Amino acid sequence: MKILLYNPDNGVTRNFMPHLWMFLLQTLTPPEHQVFLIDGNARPMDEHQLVDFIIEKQIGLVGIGSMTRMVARAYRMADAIRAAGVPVVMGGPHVTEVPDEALGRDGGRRHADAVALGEADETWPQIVADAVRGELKEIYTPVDEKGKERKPSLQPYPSIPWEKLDLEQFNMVPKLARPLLERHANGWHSVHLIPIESGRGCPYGCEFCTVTGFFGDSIRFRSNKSVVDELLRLKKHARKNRSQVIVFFIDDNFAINIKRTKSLLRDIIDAGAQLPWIAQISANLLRDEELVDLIQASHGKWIFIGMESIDPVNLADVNKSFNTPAEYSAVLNRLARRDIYAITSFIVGLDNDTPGVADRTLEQIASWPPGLPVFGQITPFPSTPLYDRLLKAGRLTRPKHWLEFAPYQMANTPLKMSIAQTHAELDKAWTESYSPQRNARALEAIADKPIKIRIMHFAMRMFFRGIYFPQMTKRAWLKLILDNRRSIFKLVGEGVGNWRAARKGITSTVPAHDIQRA
Ligand code: B12
Ligand code: SF4
Repeated sequence: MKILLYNPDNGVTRNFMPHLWMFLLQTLTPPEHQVFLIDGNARPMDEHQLVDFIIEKQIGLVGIGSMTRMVARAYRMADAIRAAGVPVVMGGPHVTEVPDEALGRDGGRRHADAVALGEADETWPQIVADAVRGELKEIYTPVDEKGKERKPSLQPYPSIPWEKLDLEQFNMVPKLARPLLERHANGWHSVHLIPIESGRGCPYGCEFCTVTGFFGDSIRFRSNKSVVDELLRLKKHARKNRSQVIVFFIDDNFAINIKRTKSLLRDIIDAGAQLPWIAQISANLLRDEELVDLIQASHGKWIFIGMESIDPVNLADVNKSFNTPAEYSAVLNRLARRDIYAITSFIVGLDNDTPGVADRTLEQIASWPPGLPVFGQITPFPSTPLYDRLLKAGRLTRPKHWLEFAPYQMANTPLKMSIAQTHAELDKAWTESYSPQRNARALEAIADKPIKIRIMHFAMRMFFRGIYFPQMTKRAWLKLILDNRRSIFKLVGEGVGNWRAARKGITSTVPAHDIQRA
């Protein structure tokens, strides 16, 4: 049978990282079947184009995965595919949280023939076998012989053949810049961010988060060897193709078991399997100096930290008191001393937020080493304790916000400011964080660092700005370059200076402005 796995586009950003579920399920599909993958972020298609593709390739089963925010689009696609007579199975966090919606059991239209609830590693081969026989069940739940929910152990873990897959559609470098970089920057014309999971689960149970409910509070890990082998294969592939691979360890809390994380990082170092990596780690776990040393030695470059708020009352409200705003600065400095920077994530519209929250947060951020702040409005995802609390309190203004998805729009009334004020705060936080002035200041703050680090920092700022301000066109990129021309000229000037010096045989690790000063 021919199978298509489809991930709808998120409508905000393009193809910066493959979605792991597609590659994982492809790997877990029995080899007699042929699997096609379409990620709408890399290959945008409307309903007609997708159905034409399905008919042309004679696809017999379509699997669609979706987060809550893309589910309306996922349903539209599913409706068109089913109308063409091809069965659809849906999986992922949203359908797991509200399966009745996809199956039309809530009074609405039916969108899927079957839903795969929870982790589908073990149910997927069964789904495929049933589809081949034309006997799809409506619901697939991973259970053991006694009917008790079962979580895959992750040992063994399938080997995803990244090196054999065509990943060119996920090249993060804008097409415009590739020829220039190919000529002058070894390997940087092709940069791929590859998702790797080393474990699943987080027991912390923050009120707004779906992870504890979805993956359960039992944490499971792959073996160190399986992760190290995957890294070694990726490293070899990058070398062979003269390209850059950056790894995103997508574990929800990469250091949730510090002892295990240290042992994994030691094994990565011992095997020489280092690739630049990014991971999500909560601030409380970054107190450990030895852990941070190992992060550095294993080439960890950026850590995503869910700070959420600088207000302890807000943190207590959402069951995240293990975050201590008073230590944020120390944590970020501990990382920055080792050239590791943070993606700091904040939620706006929490119950104790009042007008001015953006300014207060920006002021704190300005006192920290430069990082990449991201801001989102509080979002009540279905099946979370937050959703239930707001529903009970009659505070959900758009109880099915996902069916009328609008980026950065509140779905509930905050307690101490209006929805309009919350949107204004969010807008201010993004606008100021990525203004050309802030970008220049961020570079200034790390002026003593090697140019490679500063260029990377600046490039990341340009990309991260695009999370809020759409940067999908050449025009948008050109405007961005123009607005930030001072910073760009400085970096390019220094880079060219270093390059010329290197060609003349003068090796310099001193930033050009230091040379000028000397
Ligand atoms: C990586 C990641 C991202 C990446 C996404 C890009 C990418 N290419 O992967 C980035 C960092 C950009 C991101 C951003 C966001 N994310 Co995110 N992200 C994750 C994360 C950490 C890992 C996803 C993953 O790959 N997991 C591993 C795979 C194997 O698990 P899985 O996807 O669930 O797939 C399994 C099953 O669900 C099932 N399955 C999935 N799809 C399908 C389809 C079929 C047909 C079948 C049969 C089975 C199936 O089988 C798989 C194997 O068991 C998850 C948390 C988590 N641990 O999953 C959050 C998560 C998915 N993100 C979440 C959220 C909320 C967001 C943001 C909205 C946050 C924000 N406020 O901005 C943004 C939105 C981004 C956007 N523009 O769309 C929520 C989603 C909740 C929900 N109900 O939708 C999650 C669950 C985290 C959370 N805190 O609750 N995210
Ligand atoms: S620490 Fe992160 S992954 Fe864990 S429950 Fe809280 S928000 Fe979710």
